[in-house]
Amino acid sequence: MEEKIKEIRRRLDDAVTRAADSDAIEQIRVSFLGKKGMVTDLLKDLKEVDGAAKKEFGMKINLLKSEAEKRIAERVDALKQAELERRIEAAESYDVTLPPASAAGSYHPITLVTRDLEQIFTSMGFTVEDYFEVTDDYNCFEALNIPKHHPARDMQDTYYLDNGQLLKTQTSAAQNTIMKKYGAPLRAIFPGRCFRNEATDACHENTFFQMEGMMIDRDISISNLIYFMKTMLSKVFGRPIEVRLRPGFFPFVEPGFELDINCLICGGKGCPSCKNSGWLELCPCGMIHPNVLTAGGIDPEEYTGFAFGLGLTRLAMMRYGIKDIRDLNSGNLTALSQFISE
Ligand code: FA5
Repeated sequence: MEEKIKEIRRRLDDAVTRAADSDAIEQIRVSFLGKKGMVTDLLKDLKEVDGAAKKEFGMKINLLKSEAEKRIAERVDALKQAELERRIEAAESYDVTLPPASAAGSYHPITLVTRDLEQIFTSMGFTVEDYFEVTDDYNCFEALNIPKHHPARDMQDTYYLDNGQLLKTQTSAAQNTIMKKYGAPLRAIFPGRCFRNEATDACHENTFFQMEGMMIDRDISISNLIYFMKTMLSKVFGRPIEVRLRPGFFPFVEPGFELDINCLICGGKGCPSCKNSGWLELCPCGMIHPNVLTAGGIDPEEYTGFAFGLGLTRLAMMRYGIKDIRDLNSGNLTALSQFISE
C-alpha cells in the first residue's frame, strides 16, 4: 500500500503540472478523487488491512486526499490568473491605429463575448433562443406592459417601416414569443441586435447588441436573480467584479434594478466611456411583471421569474478595453483584426 500511495502521489504531481486548462483539471479531479478515482479506490483497499497498520494507512490516505484537493485548487487558481493576465494584456495592447496583423479574417469581439455567455448560461441549464430584428409594436412594447402613449416609450425611439413594423429596440421584445413557445418553467437567453434612433457617442450606438435572459419557475426570487448575475459577470471577466444595484424603472418588471459595473477602462476614475461617472450601466434586470407573464400565457399566481437585459456591446468594450463603442460597427479591419488570436 505504501508503494501505491507513492505511485499515486507521483502521478498526481505529473498530471497537475501538465494540466493546461479547466477541462484537463476536471479530468484529473475525477480520476483521482471521483467515485472510482485512484484515491477513493485506496480507501476501499483499506478494508483488507488489519490493526495498527489500518490506522496508519488511513491517515496516509487522508493526507494524500487533502494534498490532491489542495494541488488541484492551486492549479485552478493559477490557470485563472494566467487567463486573466492574458486578457488584460490583450486589452492593453488594443490600439485602433495598429496595422492588421494578418490578412486572415477574425471573429468580431461581439461574437467572442456572445459565445462565452452562451457557454456560461447553457452550463446553468438555459437554452439559447433566436429572435427577429424586425418586429411589431405589440412584441416590442405592448406585451411588455408599455401601452400606446406610455411615457416609457420616449426612452426608446426606433426606426419604423412603411408597413407599421419596427426595428426592435430591446431584446425584451422576444419575451412574449418565448413564453408562449415554451410556457413555464423556462430558462432561456436570447442575444440579438437592437436599434435606437439616438445620438451616438463613445458609449451609445444606434445599432448595438443586448442579451436578454429569463428564468421562470415556482418560487423564483430576487436572490436567484442576484446569484445568476454575479456568476455570469465573474465568469465572463474571470475575477470578481465590483457591481452596484440601484432601483430602476422598466414597466415590464417589478421591482426593477439597474446593475452597474465599475468602469474597467478608467478603473472607476471617470472617462468618456462611462460618461465620467466611473460606473457603466450594464445590465438592467428585475422580477417579471405579472401582466407580462399573463400576456405570455403564464399564470402569475403559480409562477414568478426574473429577466435581465445585458448590454452585450458594452460588455465587449469592458472586456477588451475598447474605449469607443463606434469602433465596433466601424468595419475598420485595422482595429477588429486584433481579436484574431482568440
Ligand atoms: C432595456 O433595454 C431593457 N429591455 C432591459 C431589461 C430587460 C430590463 C429585462 C429589465 C428586465 P436599457 O434601455 O437600459 O434597458 O438597455 C439595456 C442595456 O443596453 C443598457 O444598460 C446598455 O448597456 C445597453 N444599451 C442601451 N442603449 C444603448 C446604446 N444606444 N448603445 C449601446 N448600448 C446600449
